[in-house]
Amino acid sequence: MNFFKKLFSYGKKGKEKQIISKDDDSFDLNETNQEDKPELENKKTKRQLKQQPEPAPEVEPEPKPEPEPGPQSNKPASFFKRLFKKTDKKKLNKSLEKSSKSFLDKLKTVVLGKSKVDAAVLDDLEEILITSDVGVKTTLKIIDAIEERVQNQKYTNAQELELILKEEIQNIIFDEKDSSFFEITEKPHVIMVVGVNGVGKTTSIGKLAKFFSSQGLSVLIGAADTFRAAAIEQLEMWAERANVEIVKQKMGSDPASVAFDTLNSALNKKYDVVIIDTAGRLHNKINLMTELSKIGRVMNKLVEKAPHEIILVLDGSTGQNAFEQAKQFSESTKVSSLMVTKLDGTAKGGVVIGISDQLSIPVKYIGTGEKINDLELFNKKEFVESFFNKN
Ligand SMILES: Nc1nc2c(ncn2[C@@H]2O[C@H](COP(=O)(O)OP(=O)(O)O)[C@@H](O)[C@H]2O)c(=O)[nH]1
Ligand SMILES: [Mg+2]
Repeated sequence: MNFFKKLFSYGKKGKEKQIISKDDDSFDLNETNQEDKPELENKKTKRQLKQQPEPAPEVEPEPKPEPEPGPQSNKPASFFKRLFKKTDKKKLNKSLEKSSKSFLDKLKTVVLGKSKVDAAVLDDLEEILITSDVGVKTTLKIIDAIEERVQNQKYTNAQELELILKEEIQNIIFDEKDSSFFEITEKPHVIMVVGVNGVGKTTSIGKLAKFFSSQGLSVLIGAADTFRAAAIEQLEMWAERANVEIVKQKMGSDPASVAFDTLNSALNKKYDVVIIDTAGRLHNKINLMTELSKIGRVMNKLVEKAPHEIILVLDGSTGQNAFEQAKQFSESTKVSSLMVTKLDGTAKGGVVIGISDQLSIPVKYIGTGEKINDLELFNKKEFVESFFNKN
């Protein structure tokens, strides 16, 4: 069979499809292991920082969903090249306002009244980056790069520092150079979504389903988070909002069996995209690895390359804890890209910079709200601009 490459583009189209049923009740668990975030004393020198461990703050509690529906249509899938439309910059800036304000405000106080970048400015800058959750190692990389540039360029004033900083931050964000990053090369294209509870997996699946179906692709969702009935019901709500179909079983069923059913049905009915939700349990890495690889193995029986993508969802507002989760998941499974959520309500967008640098995993999408259209393609240049945005 011959499928053409495809690059997606944001668009509005839609069509209706349906869901299938539901279940009962349950319990919950969350978590990653983490230490407490070490206090950042007033000032730190680079040497001090170098000896310090990465800080790691607490996990966010799991709030409830409650976004809104969106109309939609769904053109028969034809696989031709399309480009993503430019991200809506205004919307992105607005979404990241909180992140950018605190970062920029801090930056302003550091450079205020200074006419050149000296050691004191660099020390302050270091602290700002760290308190913005960029992470110690990545911060030191950025500072080193700036230090070098400042030395070579002799006098660099405060305004130039902002430009240099933007450039160096952009340089450090890991980019997927492979052009197939946004392509669908096989039908169905299977995406498995992983991440701990409460980060926004189910919400993001709803957004992605809407996104793909607005590209004219047919989408089938698999409710393989069978751990809680509420999780299945919540996913059904999202499927309804996105006007796509869902495959589910009872609470407590084997997630791999749900994934198998979903893929089987997708093959029979010739769906273009399959998105598999998974449970956010992470009591230990072995369990996680076993479960995720079992889901993968079972799907391989039907489609050799499935899942084509494993998207790790991280809550951008959890700061350093997101680091810890990214580490754990990337050691347990082959994470292909990240979706960083809740960048609308946080002053901690800096975590995106550190994670992509430290783990060399590209960020593909960002979540900027609780509604179905609050999904953006990650674009590092725009992201960094927004991070600094003066309004
Ligand atoms: N502000 C904001 N909230 C989000 C975003 N994504 C998800 N949420 C909220 O995060 C909570 C947990 O989301 P859910 O999808 O249930 O997470 P899951 O446990 O990983 O499946 C819900 O209240 C969502 O509305 C986002 O991008 N921004
Ligand atoms: Mg969920």
